[in-house]
Amino acid sequence: MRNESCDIFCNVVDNYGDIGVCWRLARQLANEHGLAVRLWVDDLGSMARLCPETDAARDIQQCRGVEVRRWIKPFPEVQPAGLVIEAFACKLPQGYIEAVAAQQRSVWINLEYLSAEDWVHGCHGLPSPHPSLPLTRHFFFPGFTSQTGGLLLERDLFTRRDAFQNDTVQQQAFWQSFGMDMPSAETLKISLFGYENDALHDLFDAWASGAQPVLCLVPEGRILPQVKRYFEDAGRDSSRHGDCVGMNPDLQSCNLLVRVQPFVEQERYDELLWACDVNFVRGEDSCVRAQWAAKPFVWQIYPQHDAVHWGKLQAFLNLYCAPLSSSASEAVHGLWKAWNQENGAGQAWSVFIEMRGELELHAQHWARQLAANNLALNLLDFSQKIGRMRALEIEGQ
Ligand code: TRH
Repeated sequence: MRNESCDIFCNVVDNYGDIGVCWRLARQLANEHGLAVRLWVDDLGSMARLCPETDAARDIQQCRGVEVRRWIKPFPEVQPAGLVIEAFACKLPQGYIEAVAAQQRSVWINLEYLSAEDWVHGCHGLPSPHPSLPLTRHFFFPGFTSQTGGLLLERDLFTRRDAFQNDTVQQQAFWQSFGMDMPSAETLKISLFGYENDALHDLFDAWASGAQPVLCLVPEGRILPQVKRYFEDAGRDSSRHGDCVGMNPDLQSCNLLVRVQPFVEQERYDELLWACDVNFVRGEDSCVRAQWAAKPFVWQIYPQHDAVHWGKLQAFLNLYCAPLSSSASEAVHGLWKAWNQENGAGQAWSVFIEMRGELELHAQHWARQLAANNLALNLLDFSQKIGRMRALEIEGQ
C-alpha cells in the first residue's frame, strides 16, 4: 500500500528545532515524493522565521507545496491522512486518534529526537499498541548508523552545496546579501549559532589575538547579549562600530571581526554553513546541517535538566571521532567539551585549529558516508511495510 497523503503534527516546545525538522520533512515528502502533506503547527510565528512567506495570522495556507495548518483547539474534524507523523511525541488530538482508529488505513509513526546512543538501535521501529483502541503507533528514530532511520537529506543538497562552493559569483552574491565584500582568502570564516555560553569571552580572546584574521558571523539569537558584553568589556567600544543588538554591527577586536546577522530563512542557513570554514551549531537540526556542509564544526548540544545531553554528546563524539588520528580526536573532544562546559574554549580552540586539515578531510568523508541512509526514504519504506502488514491482518480477520 502506498501512502499518498501525510499529516505531520508539530508542537513547538521552544527554539526552532522541532519546527525546523518538521518543515524540512514536510517539504521533502511533498516535493520529492509527491505526497499531499498537511503540516499542523501550533506556533506559526516560529514557522514564519524559517519560511518568511508564512502568514502567521492564517489558519490554512499553501507554502512551498505543503498545506500549512494552524493546530487549533478544538481540533477540526478532518479525514486522517494515510501516513500520520507525530513529531517528538507531541500527542495527537483525541478526536483525530479516534478517526485514525475508525478508518483503519493510516500508518501512525512517532518521529523521535536524534541520538547517537546505542539504545536507539533496539528501539527504532518498535510498535506501541494503543491502550484502548485497535491502533498501533511505531517509533522511528533518526540516527547515524544503518540500524536507525538515518538523517534528513534533500535529494539535491550536495549538488547545490558543491555548485555554491565552486562558484565565486554565487559566493559573492551571498556575502553581498549581508552587505559585505567577499572576505580575503586568508580570513578564517566562522559561523557562530549558539545558546548563551560563558566560554565565548575566552574564545573571542583567542580569535582576536590569533595570527589569522577571523570573520565571525553570529545569527541573531540567545548568544547576542554575551557578544555585546564582550565588546563592552575592557574598553572594546562597540558603539564605534555599531550597536550589536540593533544588528548593524561590525565589532572589531584586533584580528577578530564580528558581524551579527539577521536570522535567515532555512535554506539560506545552509549557504551560511557552506560559506564558512568552521561552524558552531546548536540543537539537532543545525548540527545535522553542519555535517552536510562537510566542514569542521562544533556542536553546542541542547542542555537538558537531568544532564542526559552529556551522554548524547559523548555517544556522538565516539562515532564521529572514531576514524580520526588520536591528536585530531583529542582536539575535537577538547573543544566540544570546553564549549559545552562553558570553560577553557580559547586554549582548546588553538589545539582544534591546528588539526584543521585532517578535520576537513574527515568532514567530507563523514558526510558522504552518512548520506547513504536517507530518513525520508526509510520512513516511506517503513510505513509501506507497516501498511502492507496491516492490510494482510485486515484481510485475514
Ligand atoms: O533552535 P534549536 O536550539 O532547537 C532545539 C533543538 O532542536 C533541540 O534538540 C530541541 O529539543 C529544542 O530545540 C526544543 O536548534 P536547532 O535544532 O539547530 O534548530 C535551529 C533551526 O533554525 C534549524 O532548522 C536551522 C534554522 N535556522 C534558520 O532557518 N535560519 C538561521 O538563520 C539559523 C541560525 C537557523
